[in-house]
Amino acid sequence: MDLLQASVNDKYLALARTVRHYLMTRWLETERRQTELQSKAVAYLSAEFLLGRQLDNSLLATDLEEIAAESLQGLGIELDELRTVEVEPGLGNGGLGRLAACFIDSLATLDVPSIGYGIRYEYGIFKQTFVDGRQVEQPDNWLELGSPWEFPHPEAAVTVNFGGHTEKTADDDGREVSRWVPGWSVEGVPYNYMVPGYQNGRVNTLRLWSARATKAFDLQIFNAGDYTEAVRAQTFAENISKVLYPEDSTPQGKELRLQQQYFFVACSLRNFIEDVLPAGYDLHKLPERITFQLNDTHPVIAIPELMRILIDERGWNWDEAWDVTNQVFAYTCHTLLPEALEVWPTSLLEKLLPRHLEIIYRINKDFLARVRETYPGDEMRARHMSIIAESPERAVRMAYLATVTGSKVNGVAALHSQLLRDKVLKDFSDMEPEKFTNVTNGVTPRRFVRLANPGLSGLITEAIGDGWVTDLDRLSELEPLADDSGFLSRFREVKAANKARFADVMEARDGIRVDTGTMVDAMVKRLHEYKRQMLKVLHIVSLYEQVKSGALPIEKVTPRTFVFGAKAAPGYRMAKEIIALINAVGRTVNDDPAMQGRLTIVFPPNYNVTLAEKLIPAADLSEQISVAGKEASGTGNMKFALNGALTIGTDDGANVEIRELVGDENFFLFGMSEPEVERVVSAGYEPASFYDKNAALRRALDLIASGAFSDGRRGEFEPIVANLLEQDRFLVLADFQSYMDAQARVDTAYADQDAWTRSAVLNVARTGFFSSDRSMRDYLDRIWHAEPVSIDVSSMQG
Ligand code: GP0
Repeated sequence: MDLLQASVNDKYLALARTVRHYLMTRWLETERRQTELQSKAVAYLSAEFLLGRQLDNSLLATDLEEIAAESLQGLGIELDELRTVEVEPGLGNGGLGRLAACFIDSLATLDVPSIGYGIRYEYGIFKQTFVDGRQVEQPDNWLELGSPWEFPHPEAAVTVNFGGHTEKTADDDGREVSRWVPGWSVEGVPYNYMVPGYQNGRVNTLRLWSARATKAFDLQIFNAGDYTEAVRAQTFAENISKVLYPEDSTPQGKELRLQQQYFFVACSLRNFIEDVLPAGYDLHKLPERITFQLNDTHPVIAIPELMRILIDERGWNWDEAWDVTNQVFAYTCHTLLPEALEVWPTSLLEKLLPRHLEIIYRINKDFLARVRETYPGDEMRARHMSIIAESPERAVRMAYLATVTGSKVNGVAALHSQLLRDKVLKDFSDMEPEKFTNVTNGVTPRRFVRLANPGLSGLITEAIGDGWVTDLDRLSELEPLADDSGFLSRFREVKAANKARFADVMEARDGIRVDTGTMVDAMVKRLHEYKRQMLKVLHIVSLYEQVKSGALPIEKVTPRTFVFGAKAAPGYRMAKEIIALINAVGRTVNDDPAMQGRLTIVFPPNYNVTLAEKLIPAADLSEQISVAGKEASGTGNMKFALNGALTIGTDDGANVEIRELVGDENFFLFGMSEPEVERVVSAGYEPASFYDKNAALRRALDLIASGAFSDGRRGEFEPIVANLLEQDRFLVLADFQSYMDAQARVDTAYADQDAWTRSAVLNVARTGFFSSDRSMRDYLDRIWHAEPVSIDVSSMQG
């Protein structure tokens, strides 16, 4: 085919293949080196990897961007045009999945031998559309146009068993042993992805598993002559990796989800033991070679799986197997919401993984014996700590299984780890305090500063050199420039250019107009009541109401563009109502001539990594307003601060650390602290009393209830208003006034553009701590104890 006939997609694919070819030599060399040295590695087990587009990151990692742009230009092709055709692999829901992607980027950049293990979902996170302002989900067919970044290896497929029953038999020494007789099986096909370090020659592997029917299964049925049944079986198997579950923080406990979890960890353990380790490797030495990091409870079924392999397949005794298993797993908890902690009914495990259930029972029996030994006579404690919950139904508490087994348990921000120790996992922390540690999350500066914000990156590099890209603490060298008026005005120009770029993207993507002269006030994250998008809505509605009623002259309103980005879990009613309300308020306010364009609400559908990369660099204000004690960390908060947005936020998650670093003067703190929230809730919180006392709040809620945003239909947003007045689990009304006051301080601060820009620069200069490179070093020191292995690039050609 010649260039004239090539579509943009063809050209994109050709470029992608060229870049990946270049990386291949390095990938092979990385693998060769690891085989030669057999050094300790890290396996990051995660049901989600929210990667974002690959082309840009690969060009950056290889330093090929300029060469690519020039050679393409010679052919009359614009690199920028090719970038935009890539569909991002959205194989994650939000923070947790994106964190996994940042971590593997940092591990590669730090030269740490590591593998990511996950699932190659055929459909990633749904595509969000709005119909009459309401969320409608569409399948995310990300593989439609071909996926040049993956390397399928059907020849390396592994078999995974399910179902059946167990049988008691005797081993050679006459001891009773249990044997699993599975009922059915599927095959896992590995798809490898390259994870390039930043210009260091290392290319690690991300191995995602895709399910297919086993050959044996097929043949059996085909031979029996039942063609349609055989085809049906194929579909059944493929279903396992068909679609990402779209629940963020609230698992639905579906059987297929447990199948997915077991499927990918069984494939991964087998792959590591049989293919990554050398043949005949003595598994007693496994802890010298690997830590399996469990990203939340999703992969925790790997624990009984490894026990099963060692005992049933290798003939080890229990104690030997337990000793190794204890050492190789570590667990990261990402939540404080009780409803987010996964629990699997024993009836389901019995049916799907009967042998694993037996092993879990035995782990629990030994563990409870230890609890009773440590706390004689304290039966209540034993019951509370049991891995098996007895009500409402008998079920396995996966977080407890991970905590009991893991060598370490970590939370994802200082406050979160403290609350894990004091509350969620208190009994466990009392019993084994040394097991608990903190690793504050981080984000990769490559994608979220260097790539997303070329303007700021250029400015920083000009000022302090380019070492910051891999050593983000060096941003502190910008500190003196916060008082350099020349630097401040260039910083402001960069922000303005980023706003213009964001406006262009919004126009092209959704036909939405953004006024680049306004403050960009952004709240982007999953829609969840605890994150309190409602509080943001009440702020906007209150301003609108004050202007309409004449209490606030329009000239006094700081021109703002409120940007929302948020997907709701498809079954999360209240979240979907809130989306509808935001869109309704948006329509009314945007169309109202009395607003003179001073208050504008934009809510682009389908917020994803690609859009984040455009929005974050354009933002002035970052909204991190969860009720204190609920947001484990947040990572968007870090991305905004690093790109020079100021934060308005509660004392929650990593906000606490951001504020400590940037200083109170450069952060808008509001709301109750976690201990205050705790006190108010236990004293019996009455949201209606805030409604009664606070006129502005009352007017805002009344306006919503009056049908002002729903063409006069009063009932439309009744469920939201009623919920706030009667329950308000996340204390929106209690924090309303404090939030309004903080927003007034924002307006005052923004009026002095020099001072604001100074604060923005200080935010950048003081948040280098939030590099995921630092997170990885913390994991290495506190949990993994693996060493970097550098790759010699001198012998490689392009
Ligand atoms: C936490 F429990 N998170 C969960 C979950 O199921 N999904 C998820 O994305 C998030 C937290 O909410 C977080 O605070 C955190 O930063 C992130 O995990 C990574 O640790 C919001 O971004």
